[in-house]
Amino acid sequence: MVTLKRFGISIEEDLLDKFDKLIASKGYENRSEAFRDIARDLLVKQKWSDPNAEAVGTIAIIYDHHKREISDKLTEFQHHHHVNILSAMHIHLDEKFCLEVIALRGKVKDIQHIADHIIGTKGVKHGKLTATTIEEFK
Ligand code: NI
Repeated sequence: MVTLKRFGISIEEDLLDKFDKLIASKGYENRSEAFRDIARDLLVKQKWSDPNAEAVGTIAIIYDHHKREISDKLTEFQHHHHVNILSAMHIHLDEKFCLEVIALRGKVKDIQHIADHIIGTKGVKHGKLTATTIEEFK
């Protein structure tokens, strides 16, 4: 059972107006839920500042599968890091481009290394790592 605590915040009127407009545009029903998300996001960022912390992430990349050896290179690298790679989803977007989404779990430094290598592979047009954790939400 989660115990909720209430507390007061002092904040400039202008800043609160802007905050309220922003969170309304993002679909938040109240300030408490928005604040909880901000707090969790800070905790995740803090966790990701420790290279040895346990974390979770996804890498999304776009690439042209016609480019020489790229599919083989990406597959080879993922097999090498199978311990950290939970799953990969491959989508053939059109005749040329593929979208690949890779889910990872492990130490921050390992996830970051794998993401840097995959995104930096020649032929990958665009890539992003989404960094998160689970411990902060238990
Ligand atoms: Ni494809």
